[in-house]
Amino acid sequence: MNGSPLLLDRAQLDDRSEFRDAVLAGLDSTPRAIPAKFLYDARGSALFDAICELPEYYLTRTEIEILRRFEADIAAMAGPGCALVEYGSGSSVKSRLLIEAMRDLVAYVPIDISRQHLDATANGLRRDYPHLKVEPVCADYMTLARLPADVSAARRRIGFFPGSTIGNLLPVEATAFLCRARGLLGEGGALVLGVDLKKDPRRLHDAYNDAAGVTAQFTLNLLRRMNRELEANFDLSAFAHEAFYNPVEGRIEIYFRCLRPQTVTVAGRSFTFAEGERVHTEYSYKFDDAGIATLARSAGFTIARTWTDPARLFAVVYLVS
Ligand code: AVJ
Repeated sequence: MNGSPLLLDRAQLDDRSEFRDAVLAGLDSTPRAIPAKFLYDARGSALFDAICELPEYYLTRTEIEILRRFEADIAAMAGPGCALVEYGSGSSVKSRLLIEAMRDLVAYVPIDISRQHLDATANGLRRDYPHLKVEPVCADYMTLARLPADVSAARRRIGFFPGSTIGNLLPVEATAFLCRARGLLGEGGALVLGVDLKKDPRRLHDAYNDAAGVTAQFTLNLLRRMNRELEANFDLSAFAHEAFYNPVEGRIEIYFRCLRPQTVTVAGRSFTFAEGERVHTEYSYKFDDAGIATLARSAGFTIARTWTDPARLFAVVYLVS
């Protein structure tokens, strides 16, 4: 799972060449950028779990608070006999809340690119809910074209995309994702979507610049991953995490910044980094009511309900076709 096993199976080899191609393309482009999904190797996923526990990172705990408070409303909106389809089933805490609230679920379908994550999630749920049909799908939810046949036969398919993960996507990508999800969820389908709200920029800044430096480790883990998987030789002390709120675009922007001139080898190729040069790793878009409505409408969805916490830090919306 970690380190460099002597033998890689077919899927691991495919993952590695996808990572290599994306990194080389990203370092060849101007400005340089590496897609956010590559932050989540085993160590990156563990660091993200640690981020969710940070005092500054209000997103996860606020969304869980909203789900706890309104789970019965969500279940009532969905009605009986649904299949629940979760996009990017990271931690199963949130899905468990919905699974328990939606009592007579026909099936639970976690979709994730990580086979390990998926198997662990599926096994835990099968143990705790022996009557629940768990049908994991190992896929990139950006490109997934179909669901298991019996899931398609459920009275209604409810998508669940928590965590404001949609905020990682550019607006055009978010629209494309929602269009695809709407098609996949089909006639009468609905999507329960978690979105982080616009707020005091200092609060946003702090959520991505925690005092303990866990977010910095999360960003710099991408360099470690390149060193390990792509035989790169990044000097981790020569790069720093940088995150700030861009109020014009309404998004947090995250980069790793080169602190002194470097030449680095990655997968046999040489790349020069100037002092101060940045490589983009993430956007995290923040929304207001109008922004959520525009996004939903751009994909043919309508907002049926919006649930928030009292301080309006985060929102969970129920979108219908
Ligand atoms: C998982 C994409 C929702 O944007 O807040 C957290 C990722 N990156 N801290 C976010 C993240 C740095 C997170 N999402």
